[in-house]
Amino acid sequence: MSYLRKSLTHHTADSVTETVTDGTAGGVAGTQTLLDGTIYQIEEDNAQPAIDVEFVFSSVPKISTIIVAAYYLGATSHAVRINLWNYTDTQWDTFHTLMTGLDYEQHFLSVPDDTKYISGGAAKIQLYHTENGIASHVLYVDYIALGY
Ligand SMILES: [Ca+2]
Repeated sequence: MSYLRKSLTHHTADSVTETVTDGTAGGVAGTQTLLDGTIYQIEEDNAQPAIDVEFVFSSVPKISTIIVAAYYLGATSHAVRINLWNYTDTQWDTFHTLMTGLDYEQHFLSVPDDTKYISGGAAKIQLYHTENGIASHVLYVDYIALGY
């Protein structure tokens, strides 16, 4: 059995909407290149939810994969959802949950049917920490993209 490896075309985000966070650094530019030493840092708010940050994409023709390189420095009972906005059912759909880690990890999340997730070329990824936050916890995002 062979393993098919396809190259992906990546779309990075145009902007970020910071609805809930205790503070950020680096901005969307930190997420547009992988392993470049520039990072978008999102601090957890001492609130529930603790992080609600949306990455806004435009001119997206298709989506097969969500690509995220991130390091969540949290605690074992904390988690950050990686969500994609579902325009059909008007809800966030969760594709993965980031748990506290030791270093940056790369995630390639399959999106089998993209019809619900693109509207006029627009798409949105949300990073969402559901539980109450702790101010010392930080989410470091090196790269985030939609691929096809
Ligand atoms: Ca980066």
